[in-house]
Amino acid sequence: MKEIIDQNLIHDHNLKNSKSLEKDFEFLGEQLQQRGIRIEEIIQKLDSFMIAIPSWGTGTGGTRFARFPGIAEPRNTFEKLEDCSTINKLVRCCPMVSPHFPWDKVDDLKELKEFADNLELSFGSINSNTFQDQPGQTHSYKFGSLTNVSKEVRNQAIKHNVECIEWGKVLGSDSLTVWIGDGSNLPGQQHFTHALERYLDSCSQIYESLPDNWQMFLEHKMFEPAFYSTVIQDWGTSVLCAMELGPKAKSLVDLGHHAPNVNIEMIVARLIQFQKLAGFHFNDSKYGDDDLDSGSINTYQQFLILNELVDAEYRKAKGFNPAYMLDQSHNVTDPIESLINSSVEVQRSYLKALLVNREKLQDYQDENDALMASNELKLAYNTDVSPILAMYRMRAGGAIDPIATYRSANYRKNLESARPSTNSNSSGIV
Ligand code: AFD
Ligand code: MN
Ligand code: MN
Repeated sequence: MKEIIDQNLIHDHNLKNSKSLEKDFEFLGEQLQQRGIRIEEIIQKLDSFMIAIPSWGTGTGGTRFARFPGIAEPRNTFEKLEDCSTINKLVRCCPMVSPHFPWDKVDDLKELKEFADNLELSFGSINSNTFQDQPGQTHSYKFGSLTNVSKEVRNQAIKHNVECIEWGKVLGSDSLTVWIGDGSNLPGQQHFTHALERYLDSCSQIYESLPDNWQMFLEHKMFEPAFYSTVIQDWGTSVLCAMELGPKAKSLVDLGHHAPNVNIEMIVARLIQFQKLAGFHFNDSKYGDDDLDSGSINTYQQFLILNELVDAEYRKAKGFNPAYMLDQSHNVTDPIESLINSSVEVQRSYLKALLVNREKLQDYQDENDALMASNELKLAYNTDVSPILAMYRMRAGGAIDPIATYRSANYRKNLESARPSTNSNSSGIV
Protein backbone atom coordinates (compact mmCIF):
# COMPACT_ATOMS: atom_id res chain seq x y z
CA MET A 1 0.00 0.00 0.00
CA LYS A 2 1.27 3.44 -0.82
CA GLU A 3 2.40 5.56 2.08
CA ILE A 4 -0.14 8.24 2.79
CA ILE A 5 2.10 10.27 5.01
CA ASP A 6 5.64 10.29 3.81
CA GLN A 7 8.30 9.42 6.36
CA ASN A 8 10.78 11.60 4.44
CA LEU A 9 8.53 14.58 4.90
CA ILE A 10 8.53 14.00 8.64
CA HIS A 11 12.28 13.65 8.57
CA ASP A 12 12.80 16.87 6.57
CA HIS A 13 10.53 18.80 8.87
CA ASN A 14 12.32 17.48 11.92
CA LEU A 15 15.69 18.51 10.50
CA LYS A 16 14.58 22.13 10.57
CA ASN A 17 13.65 21.96 14.24
CA SER A 18 15.92 19.37 15.75
CA LYS A 19 18.79 21.71 16.75
CA SER A 20 16.63 23.99 18.84
CA LEU A 21 14.81 20.99 20.27
CA GLU A 22 18.10 19.43 21.42
CA LYS A 23 18.92 22.68 23.21
CA ASP A 24 15.52 23.00 24.86
CA PHE A 25 15.62 19.37 25.91
CA GLU A 26 19.05 19.73 27.43
CA PHE A 27 18.07 22.89 29.28
CA LEU A 28 14.91 21.29 30.65
CA GLY A 29 16.96 18.24 31.61
CA GLU A 30 19.22 20.45 33.73
CA GLN A 31 16.27 22.16 35.38
CA LEU A 32 14.65 18.84 36.21
CA GLN A 33 17.95 17.47 37.46
CA GLN A 34 17.90 20.18 40.13
CA ARG A 35 14.56 18.78 41.25
CA GLY A 36 16.03 15.30 41.38
CA ILE A 37 14.27 14.17 38.21
CA ARG A 38 16.12 12.37 35.44
CA ILE A 39 14.74 13.40 32.08
CA GLU A 40 15.79 10.17 30.37
CA GLU A 41 13.82 8.13 32.91
CA ILE A 42 10.77 10.30 32.39
CA ILE A 43 10.85 10.14 28.61
CA GLN A 44 11.04 6.35 28.70
CA LYS A 45 7.78 6.16 30.62
CA LEU A 46 5.98 7.46 27.54
CA ASP A 47 6.64 4.13 25.84
CA SER A 48 3.84 2.52 27.80
CA PHE A 49 1.37 5.39 27.66
CA MET A 50 -0.68 4.86 24.53
CA ILE A 51 -4.06 6.36 23.67
CA ALA A 52 -6.57 4.73 21.32
CA ILE A 53 -8.24 6.76 18.57
CA PRO A 54 -12.01 6.36 18.24
CA SER A 55 -12.72 5.34 14.65
CA TRP A 56 -15.78 7.61 14.64
CA GLY A 57 -13.66 10.61 15.62
CA THR A 58 -11.95 10.67 12.22
CA GLY A 59 -15.09 11.95 10.51
CA THR A 60 -16.39 15.47 11.05
CA GLY A 61 -18.92 15.40 13.85
CA GLY A 62 -21.99 17.50 14.19
CA THR A 63 -24.71 18.64 16.46
CA ARG A 64 -28.39 17.88 16.24
CA PHE A 65 -28.66 21.08 14.21
CA ALA A 66 -26.18 20.47 11.44
CA ARG A 67 -23.03 18.84 10.23
CA PHE A 68 -20.52 20.63 8.06
CA PRO A 69 -18.35 17.98 6.39
CA GLY A 70 -14.76 18.71 5.41
CA ILE A 71 -12.95 17.54 2.32
CA ALA A 72 -11.59 14.03 1.86
CA GLU A 73 -13.41 12.64 4.87
CA PRO A 74 -13.02 8.90 5.36
CA ARG A 75 -15.99 7.13 3.79
CA ASN A 76 -15.46 3.70 5.31
CA THR A 77 -13.53 1.87 8.01
CA PHE A 78 -10.48 1.31 5.84
CA GLU A 79 -10.16 5.01 5.19
CA LYS A 80 -10.71 5.73 8.89
CA LEU A 81 -7.76 3.45 9.58
CA GLU A 82 -5.66 5.35 7.05
CA ASP A 83 -6.35 8.55 8.97
CA CYS A 84 -5.58 6.87 12.30
CA SER A 85 -2.30 5.66 10.85
CA THR A 86 -1.48 9.20 9.70
CA ILE A 87 -2.12 10.46 13.23
CA ASN A 88 0.01 7.76 14.77
CA LYS A 89 2.87 8.25 12.32
CA LEU A 90 3.04 11.88 13.43
CA VAL A 91 2.51 11.48 17.19
CA ARG A 92 3.62 7.90 17.88
CA CYS A 93 1.34 7.50 20.87
CA CYS A 94 -1.83 6.27 19.15
CA PRO A 95 -1.20 2.79 17.71
CA MET A 96 -4.71 1.60 18.56
CA VAL A 97 -8.12 2.19 17.07
CA SER A 98 -11.34 1.71 19.00
CA PRO A 99 -14.04 0.59 16.54
CA HIS A 100 -17.79 1.13 16.79
CA PHE A 101 -20.25 -1.45 15.47
CA PRO A 102 -22.19 -1.53 13.23
CA TRP A 103 -20.64 1.73 11.98
CA ASP A 104 -17.37 -0.09 11.27
CA LYS A 105 -18.89 -3.28 9.93
CA VAL A 106 -17.09 -4.63 6.85
CA ASP A 107 -17.63 -7.74 4.74
CA ASP A 108 -14.39 -9.32 5.75
CA LEU A 109 -13.04 -8.59 9.21
CA LYS A 110 -9.88 -10.59 8.55
CA GLU A 111 -9.12 -8.27 5.67
CA LEU A 112 -9.63 -5.30 8.00
CA LYS A 113 -7.29 -6.85 10.55
CA GLU A 114 -4.62 -7.37 7.89
CA PHE A 115 -5.10 -3.84 6.65
CA ALA A 116 -4.58 -2.57 10.20
CA ASP A 117 -1.53 -4.81 10.69
CA ASN A 118 0.05 -3.30 7.59
CA LEU A 119 -0.50 0.15 9.03
CA GLU A 120 0.99 -1.00 12.35
CA LEU A 121 -2.31 -0.42 14.07
CA SER A 122 -4.16 -2.69 16.47
CA PHE A 123 -7.70 -2.62 17.79
CA GLY A 124 -8.72 -1.30 21.18
CA SER A 125 -12.04 -1.73 22.91
CA ILE A 126 -15.05 -2.62 20.74
CA ASN A 127 -18.00 -0.25 21.12
CA SER A 128 -21.47 -1.64 20.59
CA ASN A 129 -24.32 0.51 19.37
CA THR A 130 -27.87 -0.06 20.55
CA PHE A 131 -28.72 3.62 20.73
CA GLN A 132 -29.79 3.84 17.08
CA ASP A 133 -31.94 1.74 14.79
CA GLN A 134 -30.16 0.28 11.79
CA PRO A 135 -31.81 -0.20 8.40
CA GLY A 136 -33.77 -3.43 8.33
CA GLN A 137 -33.58 -3.93 12.08
CA THR A 138 -36.51 -6.00 13.44
CA HIS A 139 -37.16 -4.18 16.71
CA SER A 140 -36.75 -0.48 17.45
CA TYR A 141 -34.65 0.97 20.27
CA LYS A 142 -36.89 4.00 20.55
CA PHE A 143 -37.79 2.99 24.10
CA GLY A 144 -34.50 1.46 25.06
CA SER A 145 -32.34 -1.53 24.24
CA LEU A 146 -30.79 -3.63 27.00
CA THR A 147 -33.41 -2.29 29.43
CA ASN A 148 -36.41 -2.28 27.11
CA VAL A 149 -39.64 -3.61 28.64
CA SER A 150 -39.89 -6.05 25.73
CA LYS A 151 -37.85 -9.22 25.95
CA GLU A 152 -37.57 -9.43 22.16
CA VAL A 153 -35.95 -6.03 21.99
CA ARG A 154 -33.60 -6.87 24.85
CA ASN A 155 -32.61 -10.11 23.16
CA GLN A 156 -31.84 -8.28 19.94
CA ALA A 157 -29.59 -5.85 21.84
CA ILE A 158 -27.89 -8.69 23.71
CA LYS A 159 -27.29 -10.50 20.43
CA HIS A 160 -25.64 -7.42 18.95
CA ASN A 161 -23.26 -7.15 21.92
CA VAL A 162 -22.39 -10.84 21.68
CA GLU A 163 -21.70 -10.36 17.98
CA CYS A 164 -19.44 -7.41 18.84
CA ILE A 165 -17.40 -9.74 21.03
CA GLU A 166 -17.13 -12.23 18.15
CA TRP A 167 -16.02 -9.49 15.75
CA GLY A 168 -13.61 -8.16 18.36
CA LYS A 169 -12.00 -11.59 18.66
CA VAL A 170 -11.19 -11.55 14.96
CA LEU A 171 -9.71 -8.08 15.31
CA GLY A 172 -7.58 -9.05 18.32
CA SER A 173 -9.39 -6.82 20.79
CA ASP A 174 -9.93 -7.78 24.42
CA SER A 175 -12.74 -5.60 25.69
CA LEU A 176 -16.28 -4.54 24.95
CA THR A 177 -17.52 -1.04 25.81
CA VAL A 178 -21.23 -0.80 26.44
CA TRP A 179 -22.94 2.56 26.42
CA ILE A 180 -26.70 2.65 26.12
CA GLY A 181 -28.99 5.58 25.45
CA ASP A 182 -31.71 3.98 27.57
CA GLY A 183 -33.61 6.14 30.00
CA SER A 184 -36.71 8.29 30.19
CA ASN A 185 -37.84 11.72 29.16
CA LEU A 186 -40.71 12.21 31.60
CA PRO A 187 -41.10 11.43 35.29
CA GLY A 188 -43.07 8.24 35.71
CA GLN A 189 -42.18 6.95 32.23
CA GLN A 190 -39.84 4.29 33.53
CA HIS A 191 -39.67 2.27 36.74
CA PHE A 192 -36.12 2.98 37.94
CA THR A 193 -35.61 -0.33 39.71
CA HIS A 194 -37.19 -2.55 37.09
CA ALA A 195 -35.19 -0.88 34.32
CA LEU A 196 -31.92 -1.49 36.15
CA GLU A 197 -32.93 -5.08 36.89
CA ARG A 198 -33.45 -5.62 33.18
CA TYR A 199 -30.07 -4.01 32.46
CA LEU A 200 -28.34 -6.37 34.85
CA ASP A 201 -30.12 -9.36 33.43
CA SER A 202 -29.15 -8.39 29.85
CA CYS A 203 -25.57 -7.56 30.78
CA SER A 204 -25.08 -10.80 32.65
CA GLN A 205 -25.96 -12.67 29.43
CA ILE A 206 -23.38 -10.60 27.53
CA TYR A 207 -20.88 -11.14 30.33
CA GLU A 208 -21.24 -14.90 29.94
CA SER A 209 -20.06 -14.61 26.35
CA LEU A 210 -16.82 -12.84 27.29
CA PRO A 211 -13.67 -14.87 26.65
CA ASP A 212 -11.49 -15.40 29.73
CA ASN A 213 -9.05 -12.62 28.88
CA TRP A 214 -11.76 -10.10 27.97
CA GLN A 215 -13.25 -7.27 29.99
CA MET A 216 -16.54 -5.44 29.77
CA PHE A 217 -16.47 -1.67 30.18
CA LEU A 218 -19.67 -0.05 31.42
CA GLU A 219 -19.93 3.58 30.36
CA HIS A 220 -22.33 5.82 32.24
CA LYS A 221 -23.82 9.12 31.13
CA MET A 222 -26.02 11.44 33.11
CA PHE A 223 -28.29 12.67 30.33
CA GLU A 224 -28.89 12.57 26.58
CA PRO A 225 -30.58 11.23 24.54
CA ALA A 226 -32.86 10.63 27.54
CA PHE A 227 -33.34 13.93 29.36
CA TYR A 228 -35.15 13.06 32.57
CA SER A 229 -33.23 9.96 33.63
CA THR A 230 -30.74 7.54 32.17
CA VAL A 231 -30.49 3.97 33.40
CA ILE A 232 -26.70 4.08 33.89
CA GLN A 233 -26.55 7.70 34.94
CA ASP A 234 -23.43 7.98 37.04
CA TRP A 235 -20.33 6.17 38.23
CA GLY A 236 -22.19 4.91 41.30
CA THR A 237 -24.68 2.98 39.22
CA SER A 238 -22.02 1.79 36.82
CA VAL A 239 -19.73 0.52 39.55
CA LEU A 240 -22.63 -1.18 41.36
CA CYS A 241 -23.49 -2.98 38.13
CA ALA A 242 -19.84 -3.86 37.50
CA MET A 243 -19.64 -5.34 41.00
CA GLU A 244 -22.83 -7.27 40.44
CA LEU A 245 -21.64 -8.67 37.10
CA GLY A 246 -18.20 -9.86 38.17
CA PRO A 247 -14.48 -9.10 38.04
CA LYS A 248 -14.35 -8.70 34.27
CA ALA A 249 -16.82 -5.81 34.38
CA LYS A 250 -15.48 -2.34 35.15
CA SER A 251 -16.52 1.31 35.00
CA LEU A 252 -15.44 3.47 32.11
CA VAL A 253 -14.99 7.18 32.76
CA ASP A 254 -15.93 9.50 29.92
CA LEU A 255 -14.88 12.94 31.07
CA GLY A 256 -18.00 14.59 29.65
CA HIS A 257 -20.52 12.29 31.29
CA HIS A 258 -20.61 13.71 34.81
CA ALA A 259 -22.70 16.28 36.61
CA PRO A 260 -21.14 19.77 36.47
CA ASN A 261 -18.40 20.41 39.02
CA VAL A 262 -18.10 16.75 40.01
CA ASN A 263 -14.65 15.86 41.32
CA ILE A 264 -13.74 13.40 38.56
CA GLU A 265 -10.22 12.75 39.84
CA MET A 266 -11.70 11.55 43.11
CA ILE A 267 -14.07 9.20 41.29
CA VAL A 268 -11.03 7.84 39.48
CA ALA A 269 -9.26 7.23 42.79
CA ARG A 270 -12.28 5.37 44.15
CA LEU A 271 -12.53 3.15 41.08
CA ILE A 272 -8.82 2.35 41.26
CA GLN A 273 -9.11 1.46 44.95
CA PHE A 274 -11.74 -1.17 44.20
CA GLN A 275 -10.10 -2.41 40.98
CA LYS A 276 -13.00 -1.19 38.95
CA LEU A 277 -11.43 1.39 36.69
CA ALA A 278 -11.91 0.22 33.10
CA GLY A 279 -10.39 3.20 31.40
CA PHE A 280 -11.22 6.55 29.86
CA HIS A 281 -12.89 8.36 27.09
CA PHE A 282 -10.90 11.58 27.11
CA ASN A 283 -12.46 14.81 25.91
CA ASP A 284 -13.17 18.22 27.36
CA SER A 285 -16.31 20.19 28.10
CA LYS A 286 -17.65 23.51 29.20
CA TYR A 287 -21.34 22.79 29.71
CA GLY A 288 -22.18 19.11 29.37
CA ASP A 289 -21.18 16.24 27.12
CA ASP A 290 -19.59 18.72 24.75
CA ASP A 291 -17.00 16.29 23.33
CA LEU A 292 -14.50 19.10 22.86
CA ASP A 293 -10.81 18.50 22.27
CA SER A 294 -8.95 17.10 25.27
CA GLY A 295 -7.03 19.73 27.16
CA SER A 296 -8.84 22.64 25.50
CA ILE A 297 -10.79 23.87 28.54
CA ASN A 298 -10.05 22.23 31.89
CA THR A 299 -6.38 21.42 31.61
CA TYR A 300 -5.80 21.40 35.36
CA GLN A 301 -8.61 18.91 35.86
CA GLN A 302 -7.09 16.68 33.19
CA PHE A 303 -3.74 16.91 34.97
CA LEU A 304 -5.34 16.03 38.33
CA ILE A 305 -6.98 12.97 36.79
CA LEU A 306 -3.68 11.83 35.28
CA ASN A 307 -2.09 12.52 38.64
CA GLU A 308 -4.33 9.87 40.21
CA LEU A 309 -3.32 7.44 37.47
CA VAL A 310 0.38 8.07 37.95
CA ASP A 311 -0.09 7.74 41.68
CA ALA A 312 -1.69 4.33 41.15
CA GLU A 313 1.21 3.33 38.89
CA TYR A 314 3.67 4.53 41.51
CA ARG A 315 1.91 2.55 44.26
CA LYS A 316 1.61 -0.45 41.93
CA ALA A 317 -2.10 -0.52 42.71
CA LYS A 318 -3.57 -3.98 42.32
CA GLY A 319 -5.48 -4.68 39.11
CA PHE A 320 -4.58 -1.28 37.66
CA ASN A 321 -4.51 -1.47 33.88
CA PRO A 322 -6.80 1.16 32.39
CA ALA A 323 -7.48 1.56 28.68
CA TYR A 324 -7.02 5.08 27.35
CA MET A 325 -9.16 6.33 24.51
CA LEU A 326 -10.28 9.64 23.09
CA ASP A 327 -13.98 10.22 22.49
CA GLN A 328 -14.54 13.58 20.83
CA SER A 329 -16.68 15.23 18.21
CA HIS A 330 -14.83 17.52 15.83
CA ASN A 331 -17.31 19.90 14.33
CA VAL A 332 -15.22 22.85 13.15
CA THR A 333 -11.68 21.48 12.97
CA ASP A 334 -9.97 18.93 10.79
CA PRO A 335 -10.54 15.76 12.86
CA ILE A 336 -6.97 14.60 12.22
CA GLU A 337 -5.59 17.83 13.65
CA SER A 338 -7.87 17.66 16.67
CA LEU A 339 -6.94 14.06 17.35
CA ILE A 340 -3.24 14.89 17.02
CA ASN A 341 -3.57 17.80 19.43
CA SER A 342 -5.74 15.92 21.88
CA SER A 343 -3.56 12.84 22.13
CA VAL A 344 -0.55 15.06 22.77
CA GLU A 345 -2.49 17.01 25.42
CA VAL A 346 -3.39 13.83 27.29
CA GLN A 347 0.21 12.69 26.99
CA ARG A 348 1.27 16.11 28.31
CA SER A 349 -0.88 15.72 31.42
CA TYR A 350 0.56 12.27 32.01
CA LEU A 351 4.09 13.57 31.67
CA LYS A 352 3.46 16.46 34.05
CA ALA A 353 1.95 14.06 36.58
CA LEU A 354 5.18 12.04 36.40
CA LEU A 355 7.03 15.13 37.66
CA VAL A 356 5.15 15.23 40.96
CA ASN A 357 7.45 14.35 43.84
CA ARG A 358 5.25 11.75 45.51
CA GLU A 359 7.36 11.44 48.65
CA LYS A 360 7.27 15.18 49.22
CA LEU A 361 3.56 15.27 48.53
CA GLN A 362 2.99 12.51 51.06
CA ASP A 363 5.02 14.42 53.68
CA TYR A 364 2.99 17.57 53.10
CA GLN A 365 -0.17 15.56 53.44
CA ASP A 366 1.04 13.95 56.66
CA GLU A 367 1.97 17.38 58.03
CA ASN A 368 -1.40 18.81 57.00
CA ASP A 369 0.46 21.37 54.94
CA ALA A 370 -2.33 22.09 52.50
CA LEU A 371 -0.59 24.97 50.77
CA MET A 372 2.66 23.15 50.03
CA ALA A 373 0.83 19.99 48.98
CA SER A 374 -1.08 22.04 46.44
CA ASN A 375 2.10 23.84 45.38
CA GLU A 376 3.82 20.51 44.77
CA LEU A 377 1.13 19.63 42.25
CA LYS A 378 1.29 23.11 40.74
CA LEU A 379 5.06 22.89 40.34
CA ALA A 380 4.63 19.85 38.12
CA TYR A 381 1.63 21.30 36.29
CA ASN A 382 3.41 24.57 35.55
CA THR A 383 6.46 22.89 34.05
CA ASP A 384 6.55 23.14 30.28
CA VAL A 385 7.23 19.59 29.17
CA SER A 386 6.90 20.30 25.44
CA PRO A 387 10.57 19.49 24.72
CA ILE A 388 10.13 16.01 26.22
CA LEU A 389 7.01 15.36 24.17
CA ALA A 390 8.70 16.56 20.99
CA MET A 391 11.87 14.59 21.71
CA TYR A 392 9.83 11.48 22.34
CA ARG A 393 8.10 11.84 19.01
CA MET A 394 11.31 12.53 17.13
CA ARG A 395 13.10 9.55 18.61
CA ALA A 396 10.13 7.32 17.81
CA GLY A 397 10.06 8.45 14.16
CA GLY A 398 7.24 10.96 14.61
CA ALA A 399 7.15 14.69 14.04
CA ILE A 400 8.63 17.35 16.29
CA ASP A 401 5.77 19.59 15.22
CA PRO A 402 3.01 17.21 14.13
CA ILE A 403 0.43 19.84 13.12
CA ALA A 404 2.86 21.84 10.97
CA THR A 405 4.16 18.64 9.37
CA TYR A 406 0.63 17.43 8.71
CA ARG A 407 -0.33 20.76 7.14
CA SER A 408 2.70 20.75 4.88
CA ALA A 409 1.75 17.27 3.63
CA ASN A 410 -1.47 18.60 2.01
CA TYR A 411 -3.07 15.36 3.10
CA ARG A 412 -6.70 16.28 2.49
CA LYS A 413 -6.03 17.95 -0.86
CA ASN A 414 -4.06 14.93 -2.03
CA LEU A 415 -6.89 12.59 -1.08
CA GLU A 416 -9.69 14.74 -2.41
CA SER A 417 -10.16 12.87 -5.66
CA ALA A 418 -9.70 9.44 -4.08
CA ARG A 419 -12.29 10.30 -1.44
CA PRO A 420 -15.08 12.23 -3.12
CA SER A 421 -17.69 13.76 -0.86
CA THR A 422 -20.62 11.48 -0.09
CA ASN A 423 -22.86 14.54 0.23
CA SER A 424 -24.15 13.31 3.53
CA ASN A 425 -26.39 15.92 5.05
CA SER A 426 -27.26 14.03 8.17
CA SER A 427 -26.50 15.49 11.55
CA GLY A 428 -23.64 13.94 13.40
CA ILE A 429 -23.64 11.98 16.61
CA VAL A 430 -23.41 14.27 19.57
C1 AFD B 1 -21.79 8.71 23.58
C2 AFD B 1 -20.77 8.02 24.42
C3 AFD B 1 -20.29 6.72 23.89
C4 AFD B 1 -20.74 6.47 22.48
C5 AFD B 1 -20.68 7.72 21.66
C6 AFD B 1 -21.19 7.57 20.27
O1 AFD B 1 -19.76 8.89 24.79
O2 AFD B 1 -18.94 6.52 24.07
O3 AFD B 1 -20.06 5.42 21.93
O4 AFD B 1 -21.38 8.79 22.25
O5 AFD B 1 -20.72 8.64 19.51
O6 AFD B 1 -22.08 9.98 24.10
MN1 MN C 1 -17.79 8.04 25.46
MN1 MN D 1 -20.34 11.24 25.14
